[in-house]
Amino acid sequence: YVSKESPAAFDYVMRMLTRIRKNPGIKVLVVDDSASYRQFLRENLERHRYQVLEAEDAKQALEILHRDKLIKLVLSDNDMPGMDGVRMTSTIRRFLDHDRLAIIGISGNQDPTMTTRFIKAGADDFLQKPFNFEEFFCRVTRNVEFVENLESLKETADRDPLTGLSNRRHFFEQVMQLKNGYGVAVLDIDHFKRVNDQYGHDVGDQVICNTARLMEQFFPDGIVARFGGEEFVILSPSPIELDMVCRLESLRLALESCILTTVKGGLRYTVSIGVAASDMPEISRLLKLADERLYHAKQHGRNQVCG
Ligand code: GH3
Ligand code: MG
Ligand code: MG
Ligand code: MG
Repeated sequence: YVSKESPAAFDYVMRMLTRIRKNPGIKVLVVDDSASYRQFLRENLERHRYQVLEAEDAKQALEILHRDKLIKLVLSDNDMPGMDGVRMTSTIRRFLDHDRLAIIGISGNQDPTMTTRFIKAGADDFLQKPFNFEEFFCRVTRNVEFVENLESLKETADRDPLTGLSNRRHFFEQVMQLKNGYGVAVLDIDHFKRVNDQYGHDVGDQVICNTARLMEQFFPDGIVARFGGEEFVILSPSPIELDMVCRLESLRLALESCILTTVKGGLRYTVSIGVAASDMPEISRLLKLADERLYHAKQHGRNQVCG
């Protein structure tokens, strides 16, 4: 029936089916003071396998959103006791942006400015009651997809594709938000060109990934980033240089003891590390200092931490 109607409608149904298969786990928060209307939306959303949460007013909705960071969509009524839907929307937008959460305003209010007020407050879309369910699901689906697309774009923009570590740009973005001092280490793999030359580029990549995994293991509380080829930066929340030197020394030893399996037999490699720490958040000075110390480590035999 559908394919006879038009190929575009067929594509649409296929997309909806794929969508419904992906829906379990996608959390939608329904905000409405009417329990029967919440129940009505819940049943329809659950038929499309969304996971539904409910709030009877804005206060409860804000609490739920602060607690549950996985909610992708809010469907909100406007007329509710306490804070209305439009005000709740602008409050939500102070801590959750469009790349994290979509908001659809719903109202039976005949006020013609309602759509504009919702959108200006930060809603992504609006539904006028009564609506038909085909339109409802078109809007729900499109808005959930929009958040997911933005999320995956952000992931692509922030991460290094080989290791999954933060890239240089994302590293600085995170560091700029820090208010206290910290320690910074610059790590470079020793004689990496030889690894590529002797074992091939794939094994070189394997060495880079192994280094990334161990850095994350030793600094689960820090920020680990790949700055370029075989050069990495670690930021540790401790501003005490000696603390960081000790942890980096354990990391260096762990890396030195790794034996990677390759077709040409076991491969071992080493790294050189420069460190600098300060009570003040001063990233460019610390990076410059850590880099000079890395250079010193390279000049004095490699496979060492220099603080
Ligand atoms: P040193 O001990 O002085 O650091 O010597 P090195 O050979 O490690 O130094 P250099 O910085 O000259 O070499 C880095 C090499 O890393 C050159 C480049 O071909 C290689 N490289 C950069 N990015 C990648 C990558 O993503 N994968 C692989 N396999 N190799 C890469
Ligand atoms: Mg109401
Ligand atoms: Mg190197
Ligand atoms: Mg290098």
